[in-house]
This record gives sequence, C-alpha cells and structure tokens, in this order.
Amino acid sequence: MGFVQSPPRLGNEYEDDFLLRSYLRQALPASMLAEIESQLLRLGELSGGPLYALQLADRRNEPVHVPYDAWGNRVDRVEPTAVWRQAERVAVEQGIVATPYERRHGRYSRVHGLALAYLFTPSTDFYGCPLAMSDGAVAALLAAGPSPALDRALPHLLARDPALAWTSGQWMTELPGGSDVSRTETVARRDGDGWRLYGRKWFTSAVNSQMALALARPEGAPAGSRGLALFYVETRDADGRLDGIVVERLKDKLGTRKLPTAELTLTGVPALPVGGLSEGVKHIAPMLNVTRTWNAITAAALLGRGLRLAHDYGRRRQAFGHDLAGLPLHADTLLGVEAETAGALLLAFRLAELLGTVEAGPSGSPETTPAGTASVDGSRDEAALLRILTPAAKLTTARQAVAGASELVEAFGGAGYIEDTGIPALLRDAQVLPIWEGTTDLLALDTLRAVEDAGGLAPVVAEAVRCCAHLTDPRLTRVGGAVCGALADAEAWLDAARAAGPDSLQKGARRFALQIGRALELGLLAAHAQAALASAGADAGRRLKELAGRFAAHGVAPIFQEELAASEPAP
Ligand code: MFK
Repeated sequence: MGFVQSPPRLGNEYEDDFLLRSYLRQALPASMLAEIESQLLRLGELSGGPLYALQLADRRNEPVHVPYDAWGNRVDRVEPTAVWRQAERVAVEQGIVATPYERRHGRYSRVHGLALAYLFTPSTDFYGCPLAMSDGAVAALLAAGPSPALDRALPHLLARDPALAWTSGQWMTELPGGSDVSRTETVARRDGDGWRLYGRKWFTSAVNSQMALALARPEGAPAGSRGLALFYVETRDADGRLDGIVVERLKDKLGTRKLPTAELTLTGVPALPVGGLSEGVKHIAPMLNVTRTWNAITAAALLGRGLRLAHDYGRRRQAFGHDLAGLPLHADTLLGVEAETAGALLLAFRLAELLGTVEAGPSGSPETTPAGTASVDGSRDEAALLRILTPAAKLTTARQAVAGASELVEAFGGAGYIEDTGIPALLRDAQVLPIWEGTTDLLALDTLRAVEDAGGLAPVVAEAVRCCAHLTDPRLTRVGGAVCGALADAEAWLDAARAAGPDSLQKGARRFALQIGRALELGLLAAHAQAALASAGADAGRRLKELAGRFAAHGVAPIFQEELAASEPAP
C-alpha cells in the first residue's frame, strides 16, 4: 500500500491551549487558578480525548423527531444523538451552568464557568446552546425578581445531579420576524386555571429542554413590542407528555445539525408570566445578553479548536520536502488566524469578567485585582461597558469565527473539504454564530443604542486607556496608539453621523461596532502581551507581542475615511 496520511489529533485541550492558559494566569488570582486547574485539566482531557472520539464516531447521526408511536398516538419524541446524551451528563457534573451562580470565587466565578464552557463546547456538537439558554434563563428569572417560576426552575437549572437537572429553551422567533419580534403573533389567554399560550414558534432551539422562556401577547394587549410579555413554560406534563405543544418538524439547517431546532405549534400550553404582563423584550434581555456572551466564548473556542487541529496536522503532513508546519507561508497564514483568535478570546473573556462583576451588584466582594490590570472604576461604568460590549463583542467575534474557520478548513487542503475528516463542520457550525442571537447588523444597531444610552463612547475609551496605560514596549506602545486613534475616529464618526441623521447612523453602524470591537481586542491583546513580557517568560511574551503586531496589521478601523472626512470642518 502507498502513502497514508495520519489524521490530526488533539491532546489535552486545556494543556495545549496557550492563549486560554495565558489569559487565565493573568486574569485570575493565583490561589483560585490553583484550586480550579485540576478541573480544567480533567475537562481538557475529556474534550480532546473521549468526547472528541465520540464526536467523530457519531458524525453521521442527527437528532430524530418521532411524531407518532407505533399505535398512532402523537408523541413528538425527539431522540438526541449519542454525543448529546453524554454531554448532558458531563455538563451537569461539571456544573457549567451552576458555577457562575454558586459564586465560590465571587465575580471570578463567571470566568470559571465560561472557561468550562469554552473547553466543553467544541467537542459536544453545540450542546452549549441549551446550556447558554439555561444560563440566560437563570439570569432573566433572577432579574425579574421573586416568582413561582423562579422557585420552580432554579433548583433544576442549577442542579449538579443529572436526575434533577433541566435545560431551558428560548422561544422568540416567529414567521413574521426573527430580528423584529414586535410582530409576535403568539397569544396568551387567561382561562380558569391560569395562562395558556397559542401560536407558532418558527425556530426553537433544543426542543427537548424541560422548560422555556417564551414571548407572547396577552389578549387585549397593544400591538408592538411593549405589548408583549415574557412567559415561563414547562414543556411536559407529569406523565412526560408534551403539554399543549406540537413539534411540527426539526429544521434542516446548514450547520449545528446535532442541535434539535424545531418548529412548534403552541395549542394552549400552560404558562406563568415573568415580570408582569408587558415589556417582555425588556424582561428577556438578560437572557439575550448571557447567550450573546456564550456566543462570543464559543466563537473563540471554535477558532482555538480549529487552530490546534491545523497545527497538529501541519506537523504530520509533508509537502515540498518539509512538514507543513515548517513552511513559512503556511505558518504565517496560521499566525494570522491565531492573532484573530487571541483578540476574540480576550474580548470574550473580558465580557465574562464584566458580567461576573455586574452580577455581583454594587456591593459585590472586593476581590483582588487581576495581575497586570486595573479595574474600571465604579460598577456603573462597568455596567455601561458591559451593555456596549455585549453586542459589539458578539458581532465582532462571530465574524472572526466565520473568516477564521474558512481559513482553517483551507489549511487542510482537500482534506478540509471532506466530510469524514470532521473538519467541514467547523465552518458550517461557525456560520450560525453571526446569525442566531441577533445578526451582525441587528447587533450593530444595538451597539449604537447602548452607546447612545451611555451618553457616548466614554466607557469604551476608558477601557482602552486602561489597556494602554502600562504599555512600555515600543512596538506595543505603537499598537496602543492605533487603538486610541481608532476609538477617536469612532467618536468623530458618531458626531458626524448624528448630525447627518438617522439614515447615516444606521448605514455606518456595522463599521462603527466593528471598530469598537476590534480596537478593544487589540488593546486587550497589547496589555496582555505587555504583562506577559514582564512576568510569564520571554517566549510567551514575544509570541503574544507578535500576535498583537499581526492583529494591528490586519487593521482595526473599518469606518470609511470618507465618512470621517464628512465630520471635519470645511477648510
Ligand atoms: C453556544 C452559543 C450560545 C447561543 C445559543 C442561543 C440559541 C438561541 C436560539 C435563538 O433563540 S436565536 C433568536 C434570538 N433572537 C434574538 O436575538 C432577537 C434579535 N432581536 C433583537 O435583539 C432586537 O433588538 C429586539 C428584539 C431586542 C428589539 O426589540 P424591540 O421590539 O424593537 O424592542 P426595543 O424597543 O428595541 O427594546 C425594548 C426595551 O428593551 C428597551 O428598553 P426601554 O424600554 O427602557 O427603552 C431596550 O433598551 C431594551 N433592550 C433591548 N435589547 C436589550 C435591551 N436591554 C438590555 N439588553 C439588550 N440586549
């Protein structure tokens, strides 16, 4: 037999992740990292070992919708894949949803929980989706205050016992609108024993969740989004049968094919209002913000996974008398993806830090400041920064995931295009990230709104200043200059676009949001590299500095120069 290529392999996904480990070393108090590192190592081993092997072996299987039993009874069973059954158990045992709310390490518990999610998600065929929604459901229920729904759901959503654990769905999208939910047609009707929902939900993720949060319009409520209310729904009755819910079909999607996304008809499912009978969008917003944070973490995680596979493959694959890894152009291409991955990871975890701080509330415990950083002053500023960065980070990292996944698939040559290598799924799955939980354009508009609500870009500029304050390396100092310049341009654009009117604001919103996201990624990367130069050893510091330089060369300024010129006073 002639030549046979050995496939790419993964090792311990925590041990082999230079960027994640470097970030956690800087961001977490040393005593905390020492305490949680054995769990990260165990999950890294599981993710790169048995879970990845199962994922490859289970590649062809997809969830199956069984509408009727053998005797003609409507059952609407959805049979998950083998990976999902395993993932459900691992997620609960590792406490991926519970960790941020148990707050064993105060505000850092959110970083801990999302570091677990980061390691877990790439090997579990998007089981991160129901986990993200469950995490978001906890956030929304807590934000709405004491309620029977909260009492009922919380012990299940935060359970560490697989026998008790639930996940949550998020039912918003309907035929008239995915981005614009104000046209929601689902109606909530009050009858003798409480509220029931009637309508059609067009995309509902993870239909086998035990509960969901759903938007519906109470009968008689005004049109538009303010007339919507948020409802808590349990999907099955005491006998385990779907209660007032018909699963019409599973969606035939481009990617995330292991995730049972379904079309549902609600035929009177019992429901409890959450937070009153209006302003449903406002009440579901905490859920959206949490799932958008998960989205950003997942973008970085998928890029990291693809990079480790590509690096391993590069060491196994020979071409032109070298292994691929030794070919300067191949190495340079991967370095470009690694630079984008580093920016995405640092921004996604910065979001996690802010979420952890804001969740603690103003009286949260004053834990030690992470090494190499200074905290933004005041919880109000942190809340404003979190509000702006949530959409900006989601949209920036999601676009990076798609571009990076495309590059990574190409790094395998033809093998990257062949289904049973498992590589193509990387690109298909990445493509969901800029779509669900709000498209890039929609989130750009949300970024703009959040900036206006904050009275301008001051929280973002303060964050950039914080990042650049301790830069001393000459190259990193130049990088810091690019960050501040990009944000000054963003502010100038905002003034000019405001003056020009709503159409100008809308037209440039995507470039504006990307400029914020990319500039902060670069600022965080420069600060991280500078701190590593000082403390983590010359090799790590040099590598991070090279990544910062490469990211800067890619550019952080999508706003058009002509748009800025319009803001300059006439000569
Ligand atoms: C592993 C990866 C994890 C991800 C898994 C997730 C899988 C889930 C699958 C899905 O369900 S995907 C579908 C998700 N759908 C969306 O994300 C909806 C996208 N559309 C939007 O986000 C729109 O901007 C929105 C529906 C919120 C707009 O609604 P409206 O009807 O125009 O309401 P409006 O007036 O914009 O906002 C109402 C209030 O909510 C305002 O407050 P005020 O009344 O005080 O002015 C807003 O400021 C507030 N609000 C809106 N978005 C907010 C928010 N507040 C905080 N954070 C936000 N994100």
